[in-house]
Amino acid sequence: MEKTFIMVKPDGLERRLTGEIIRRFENRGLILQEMKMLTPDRTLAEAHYAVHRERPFFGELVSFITSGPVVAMVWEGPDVIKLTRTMIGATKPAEALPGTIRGDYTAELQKNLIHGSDSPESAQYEIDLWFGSK
Ligand code: D4T
Repeated sequence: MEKTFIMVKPDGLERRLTGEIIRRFENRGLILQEMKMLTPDRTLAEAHYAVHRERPFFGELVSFITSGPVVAMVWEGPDVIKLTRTMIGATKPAEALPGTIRGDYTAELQKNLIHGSDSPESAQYEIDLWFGSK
């Protein structure tokens, strides 16, 4: 069964949306495998967003992700990477459809509540990074 890495970002905790996000994935029949709450340090945040290192928004993104606690999780299910990305909704706020997490709860590009791995390679990298090899 496929696994993916999901993270509720600091704005999600601040807005008390962690339970709502977990409820949506559980209702869908996905299985929560691992979960922990922590405030990521710069090293972890920079490693997590390493693919964006050269992008102009990298510094701001790392500052945001290290600004408070996040909830890091591993979820399991059939085609779970694609399925959770669909449930999360598009990165661009105007493209995040109603019914998705971003489409229902946020209109901001950076404060977009949640991260989900976008490929089997990134899922493996992120699960290893946040939870050690599993
Ligand atoms: P993450 O990786 O957080 O799940 O978001 P996405 O997969 O949906 O989007 P992404 O990797 O393209 O961007 C990562 C993260 O950076 C923020 N961002 C993005 C930003 O602050 N400014 C920007 O111009 C872009 C493109 C939002 C999500």
